[in-house]
Amino acid sequence: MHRNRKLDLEGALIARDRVGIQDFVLLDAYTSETAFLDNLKKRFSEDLIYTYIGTLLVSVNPYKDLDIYNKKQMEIYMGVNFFELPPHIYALADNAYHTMLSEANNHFILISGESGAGKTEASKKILQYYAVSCPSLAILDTVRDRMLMSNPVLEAFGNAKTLKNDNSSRFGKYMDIQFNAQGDAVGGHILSYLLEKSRVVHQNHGERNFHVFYQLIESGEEDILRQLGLEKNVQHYKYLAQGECSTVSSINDKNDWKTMRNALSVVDFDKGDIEHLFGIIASVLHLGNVHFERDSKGSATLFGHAELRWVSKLLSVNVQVLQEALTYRKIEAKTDEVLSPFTVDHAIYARDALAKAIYGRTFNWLVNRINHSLENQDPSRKTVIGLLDIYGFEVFHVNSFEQFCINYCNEKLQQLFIQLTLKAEQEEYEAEGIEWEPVQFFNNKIICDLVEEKHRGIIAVLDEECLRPGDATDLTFLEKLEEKMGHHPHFVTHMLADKSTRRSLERGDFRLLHYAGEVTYCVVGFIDKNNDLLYRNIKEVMHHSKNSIVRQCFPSTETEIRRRPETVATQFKNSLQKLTEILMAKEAWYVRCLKSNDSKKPGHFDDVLVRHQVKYLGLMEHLRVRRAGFAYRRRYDVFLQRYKPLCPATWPHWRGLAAEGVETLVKHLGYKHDEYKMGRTKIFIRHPRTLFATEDAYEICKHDLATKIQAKYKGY
Ligand code: AD9
Ligand code: MG
Repeated sequence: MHRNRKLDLEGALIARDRVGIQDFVLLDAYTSETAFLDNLKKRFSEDLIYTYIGTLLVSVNPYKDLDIYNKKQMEIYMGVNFFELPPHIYALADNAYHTMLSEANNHFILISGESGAGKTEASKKILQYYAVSCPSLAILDTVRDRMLMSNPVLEAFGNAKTLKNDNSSRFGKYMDIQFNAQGDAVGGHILSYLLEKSRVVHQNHGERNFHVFYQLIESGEEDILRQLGLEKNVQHYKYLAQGECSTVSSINDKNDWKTMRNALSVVDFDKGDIEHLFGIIASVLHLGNVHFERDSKGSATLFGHAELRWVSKLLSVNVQVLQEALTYRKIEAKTDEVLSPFTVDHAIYARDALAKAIYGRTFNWLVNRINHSLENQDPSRKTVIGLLDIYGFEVFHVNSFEQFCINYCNEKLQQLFIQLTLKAEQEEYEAEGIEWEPVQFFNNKIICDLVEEKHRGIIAVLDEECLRPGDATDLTFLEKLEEKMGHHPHFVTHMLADKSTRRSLERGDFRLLHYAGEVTYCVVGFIDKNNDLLYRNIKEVMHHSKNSIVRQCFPSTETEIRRRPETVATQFKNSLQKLTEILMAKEAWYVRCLKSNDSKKPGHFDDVLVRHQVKYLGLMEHLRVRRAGFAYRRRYDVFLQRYKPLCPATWPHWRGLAAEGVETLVKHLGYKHDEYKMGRTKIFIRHPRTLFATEDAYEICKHDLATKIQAKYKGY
């Protein structure tokens, strides 16, 4: 029997050589980036896209469907010890869930990586795992279905094709899944972050508007399109035609439309809601086709009335009042209000601002409405697992205010990762009374500060320019940056660029040296987008809409309050600060997603691209932290329970303290003095090999025991 077992082990070693090592902590040359990449690549070529660094999961986007996400696979991972099976996103989800249940505390899973790396897919897999694996009460099935179905709705309205990703999240999403003490999923809550609403009115070449527009035009039923006054031709709509790529091979708008329609009813939208919602989507498309021309006095007048009539019909607002709001500005004089006509450019600006406001606010309404349907049905004690899936770091040929916000958000999450990994590690050693040598990280706090510092950061300078009356422009903003950022090591402008980089930096650009690489931002539009102004008379018109969603989106209080609202960047900064606080109060799990190649090619592993991500995500440092200290730690009772058959003194029962039992056990197993440390509640094992040798011994022992038991009962 032992001989067979030995052969099994040899087979396993050969297999290990072929498929690589499933936990980087086991890598002999653990400080070598090349060895790290070799292991990733080896596994990737065998379709093994997941690898651990301790409990952190590294995932490499395969760009092809793998047969590893199904009910059977889920069942394999349910309640199984983390390291006993090949790495999987299900294993991480399961481990977080069971830890939450046993420790009765809150957790979150931080999914990070650049645009197209697989974050949204990972978050969907986790949600599906919980939907299938958690025990269920019949009355809670609806909550679970709603949680699952909130995805297709939010993706239709909040995702779009970009040059980086055909299904790119254009908003940040944090979703709490709430569980009761028995582990039933009882409710959920979603927080959304800054939707990229400029996409509603403008898309770069090769990109699309939000999916829902194409779904409606391509697949909307004829009677619906008729009621909405829409033509079944995407090219007819200015807001859809600019990117010149309305159809995408990887996107099936027809199927997605069906899924989204079904999902809307699951999340409890009634006929009225749905009618109003589609009315809004259609009104945005009609708005895009509203044209203006210049009259003899140089003012804007409407060119053709049909489109605006549709907008007013769908939004249930008076057409004359709407027309006036799009072509005149109301200026308050001392006792009176005067109307000042717009130029054509101004009218176009007002029209686009309205389209963005309607869409952006409807998106927020949608999230609130879904939250209402996910409300907790069980008043008893609850704990949560939060799932964070945001827009990934992105660099385009031209980068604007949106990329600035998105990349800043990624800086913040990298900062959180650094803080939590170091903090958690340090605190655990401290709490357990164990000494260790800290590992040096590149700390990106310097970049976060550059962006967000009070009075001095880029956002503060931008706000100052936005609020400054008079002649503030994007260029004056840039000048202020040049003046104030001085020679900051992570900031470069045309003025400050050295000779080697100046060539690629145009006047009007500034460059940030982000943790994930350099990004050159073009300042055009920064002031406008940060101000995000919508004329008051347009807000008033919308407030009087008979479309109930529009009315809720434009409350009267907004036009009554004269205070200037916070700028977009400041609101975003504050919401990220709140998010950080929410996350810091929970226990963290990490999924680090890597993009395998830039051309979305199935199974292709681009060494340079992956190496770069491994570097900036700090995976090598994370591994070093894991290895510098103790690779594994286990609570005394858990360790003893599992390995007690390996020592006659602890088998079958150990009557004393668990810690003493563990000490007796590891001495019997021959652990050397420097291989382990006894903490207050846990044993810390320095090298994974020690634990794996123990695990192998346990397997053999289990097998022996089973054979003995079989032999004993043979005669019965
Ligand atoms: V962005 O920051 O929102 O632009 P994500 O969310 O990181 O980005 P996403 O999850 O949308 O990327 O993945 C991009 C595409 O990669 C998906 O549409 C799939 O086609 C592909 N993908 C990602 N993960 C997997 C996977 N585990 N298996 C197969 C995958 N394909
Ligand atoms: Mg995404």
